[in-house]
Amino acid sequence: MISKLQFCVFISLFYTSMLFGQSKVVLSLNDNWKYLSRGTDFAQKNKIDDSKWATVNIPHTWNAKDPFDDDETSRRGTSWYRKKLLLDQSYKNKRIYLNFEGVGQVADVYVNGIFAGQHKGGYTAFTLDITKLVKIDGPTTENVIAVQVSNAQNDFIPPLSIGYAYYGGIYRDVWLIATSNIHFDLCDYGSQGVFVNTPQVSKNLASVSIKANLVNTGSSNEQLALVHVLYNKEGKEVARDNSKISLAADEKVTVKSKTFSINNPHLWSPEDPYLYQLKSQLVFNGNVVDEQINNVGFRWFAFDAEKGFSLNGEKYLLKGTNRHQDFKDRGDALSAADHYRDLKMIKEMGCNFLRLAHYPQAKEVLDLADKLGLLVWEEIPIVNYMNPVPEFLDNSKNMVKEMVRQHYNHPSIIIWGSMNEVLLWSDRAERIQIQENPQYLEKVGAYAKQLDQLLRKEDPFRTSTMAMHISDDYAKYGLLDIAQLSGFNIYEGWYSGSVNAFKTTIDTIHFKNPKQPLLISEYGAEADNRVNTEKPQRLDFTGQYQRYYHEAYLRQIRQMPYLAGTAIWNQFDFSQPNVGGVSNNINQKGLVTWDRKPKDSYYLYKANWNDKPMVYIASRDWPQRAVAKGDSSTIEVYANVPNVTLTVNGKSYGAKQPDDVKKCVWKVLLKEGNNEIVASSVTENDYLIIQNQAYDKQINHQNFEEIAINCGANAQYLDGASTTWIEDQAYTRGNFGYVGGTACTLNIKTVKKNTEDKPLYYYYLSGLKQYRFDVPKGKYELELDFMEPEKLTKTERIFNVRCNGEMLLANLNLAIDYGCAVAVKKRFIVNVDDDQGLTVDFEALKGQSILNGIKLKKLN
Ligand code: GCB
Repeated sequence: MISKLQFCVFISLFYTSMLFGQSKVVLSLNDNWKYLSRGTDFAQKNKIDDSKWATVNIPHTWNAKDPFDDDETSRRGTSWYRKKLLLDQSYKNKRIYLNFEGVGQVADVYVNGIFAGQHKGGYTAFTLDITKLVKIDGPTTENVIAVQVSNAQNDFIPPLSIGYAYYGGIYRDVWLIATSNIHFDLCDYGSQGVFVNTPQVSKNLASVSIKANLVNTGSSNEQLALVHVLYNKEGKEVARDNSKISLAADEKVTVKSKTFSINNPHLWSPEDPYLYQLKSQLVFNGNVVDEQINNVGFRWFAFDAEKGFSLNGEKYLLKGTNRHQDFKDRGDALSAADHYRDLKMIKEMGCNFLRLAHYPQAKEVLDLADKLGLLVWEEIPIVNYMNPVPEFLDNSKNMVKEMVRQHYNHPSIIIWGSMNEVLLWSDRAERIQIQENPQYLEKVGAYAKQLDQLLRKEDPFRTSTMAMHISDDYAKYGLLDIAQLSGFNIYEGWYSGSVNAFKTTIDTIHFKNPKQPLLISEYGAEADNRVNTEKPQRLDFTGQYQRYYHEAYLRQIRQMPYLAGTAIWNQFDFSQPNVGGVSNNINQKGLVTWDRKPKDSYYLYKANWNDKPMVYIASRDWPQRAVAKGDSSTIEVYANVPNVTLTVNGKSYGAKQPDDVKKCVWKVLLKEGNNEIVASSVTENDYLIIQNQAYDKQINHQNFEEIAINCGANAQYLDGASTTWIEDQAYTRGNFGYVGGTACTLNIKTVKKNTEDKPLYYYYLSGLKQYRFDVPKGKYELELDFMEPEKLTKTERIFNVRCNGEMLLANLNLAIDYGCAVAVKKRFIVNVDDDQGLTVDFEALKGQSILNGIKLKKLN
C-alpha cells in the first residue's frame, strides 16, 4: 500500500532508447545498515551523523528477544535505518527501484532526504520507484536511503489484537532493482508484473494463460516482443508464445497472451511436485531487456461439502499444520536457511498442507512449498477483531491485493484467507463468549463480504476462506458461509471440554450447514518438555497430554469423511504476548520447540503421515525422571512397521503391533540410574537412555537425602539444576504430602516474574493446612516456593507458616509484600528432634493459604 504513488508514475524525459540492451540489475541491499533504536528528527537527511548508530544487517528486528522477557510488553515504537548506496555511471540511464520484502509494520522511505513513499502492513512486499531521487554525478555517487520504521499499535492496520509478537524492523530482504525503460511493471502492489494461470488442467491436457504488465518509462514509442517459453523440468521447451507489442512513451499496458495447451501434462502434487518453468522475456532490438522466471505446476482441485477435498480428480485429505514464522532469539528476522529447515521439517512429518498463519510469509516459503510439495492456505492478518471503519477496510483490501498479486504464481497455493476468529474479541479488546454489539456485527458481516469478494475477484482460481472459532455467532450473523470454504479452529479438550467432543462439535456444524465445505484450520494443546507425567490431564502442559490430545483428534478425523482436511496448531512454538501457561509469552502448542527441536508428538504424526518405515521411543521429552521405587513406568513407541519389541536393560517386554494411531505401549520397571531402552522391528530400531532418580515411597528412614515437590501438580518438573520436582500427593503415614487444600493452576495468561523455574509456579495448592514429611531426626534445609496467583491489591490473602510449631513466616501477604505473579523463594534451616517428622503448618488469616513448591534436604 504505497501512499505516494506519484513515485510510480513513469515520466522520464531524459532516457532514450539507447539504454536498451543493458541488462537488469538486481542487487541485495541487506548488509551494512545503520540503525537507531528510537525515533529522532531529521534522520532522513543525508548530512546527519549516523557514525555512532549500531551497524546491522537485514533481516533485522529490534524485538528479537524482548517479547519473551518477564515483562508483559515488548518495544512497539519507532526506529531508523540508514544505508549508503554508491551508484556508478552504469546506473545512469536506468529505472531504479527499491524493493522491501517485509517491514514491520509502517515504513516511511526517504532517498537523499526526500520522501519516496510509505508502506503500511508488516507482511507484504512493496516496491518504490526512486529513479528521480537518486544522484549519479561522478564516477560513483553516494546516496542515502533512510527508513523510518514503526511497529506501534495502529488501529487502522491489521492485525489489531496480537495473538503473536509484533516484531518491528526491516526483517525481510531489501533489493535494488535497476531496469531499462521497458520492463515488467514492478509497481502493481509489489508484484513482479507477470501472472500465470492454469485455467484448465486434466490428465490429458493443461492450458496456460499469462497476463503481463509492461511499462515503457521512456519518451519514445517502441516496438518490442514479449516471449513466453515453457520448459519442462528436464529443460525441454514444451510451449512458446510470442507477441509483438507497441508501447507508447510513458505507457503501461497489460498483455494477455494467447492460452496455450500442453498434452499429457506431468501433474503437480505434494507426492510429486513436478514443476515446469515459464521464462518470460521482453525483447527489444534483438536484446533481452527484462526477464522473469516463474514455476508452473499443473494441478486441479475442488472442495465439496460432502466429499471433502479432491486433488487431480482423486479424493485427498489435507494433512496439515500451521506455521508462525518466528524463531528463538531471532524473532521474525529469518534467513533462507531458516525457512528451508522449517518447511523440510513439516514435509518430513508427512504433511501435504500448510496454513501460513496469520499473515503472508516470505517469498522463500512459497518457493519451497512449490518445490517440496505442500498445498498452501495463505491469509491476511485480520486476527480476533477488526476496526469497523473504512480506513481499516481499505488497508485490509490493499493487503489482499498485495498478497494475491505477489504470490499469485505459486502452484502450491490453493486457499486465500481473509480473516481469523473475527468475532472473538469485543470492541473493548477483551475475549468474549457472545458478540452483542449489533453495529459491530453488521459491519463485520459487510466487510467480510467485501474482502471475500475481492479475494475471489483478484483470483478466481483459488478458494476463499475464513477461520472461525467455535461459536454459533458466525452462523447467526451470516458469516459462516460468506467464504467458499469454512475453517474452524477447535480446542475441545484444551481450553475446555473433552478431546472426544471434537467430532460431535464439527458434525453438528456440518449437519447445520450441509452445503458448506469444512476444514479444521486449528487444533492443538500445549507442551513444555520440562513437565511430564504418568497421569496426563487437560491444561497440564505435559507432552503426554499433548500426545493424548493429538492421538484422539487423529482418530476422529478419520471418521469425518466430509472434512477437506486439518491443520495442527501449531508446527512450532511461537511468541504470544501475555500467554502464560508454564512459560511466559510463548505459545507452546508447537509439535516442535521454538528453537526447532521436535517434541515427541511430532513423531506421532510422522508415524501416521509419512510412509517411511520408522520406530520411535516417545520419551525423548522425558529422558530424566524420578520414579517411586516399585512403580512401573509407561514407555510408548510410535511405529509404522509391525512387530515392535521393547527391551529394557536387556530384558524383553515382548512384541506388540502398533494400534490405530501407530502406537505401542508397555509398562516397565526402570532401575535407579541409566536405563537402556531399545525398540526394534525387523527393519527399524530406536535406542534411548532414560535416567531414573528412583525415590523411596516411604521416607522415614536414615538414608533420606532430599525431596522436591511440585505442589498441586500431577506432573514432574525438571529444573535447570537437574532437580526433579515430583508430583504432589496427599499425606500418608511414613511418607510426605499435603493435608487439606486443592490442586490449582495459575490463570494461563499470568506472566510469571522473578524466576527461571516458571513451570514450578504454574501449579499450586490452595487452602492447604499442612505439608508433612515423616523424615528421621536431623538438621534440614527447607525451601518454600510461593507465587501470588491472583491480581490482589490489598489484604485479601494473609497466612502464617510454622514449622514444627516455630513461626517461619508471620502474616505473609504475597501480593502486598512482593506483588502478584512474582516468584518468592524462602529457605530455612530447621531441626527434627523427635520421631514425629517435620510438619509445616499453614494458618490462613485472610483468604486461603497457598504453596507452589516445597523442597527438603537433609544436612546432617
Ligand atoms: C486460536 C487463534 C490463534 C491462537 C490459538 C491458541 O484460535 O487463531 O492465533 O494462537 O487459538 O493457541 O489459543
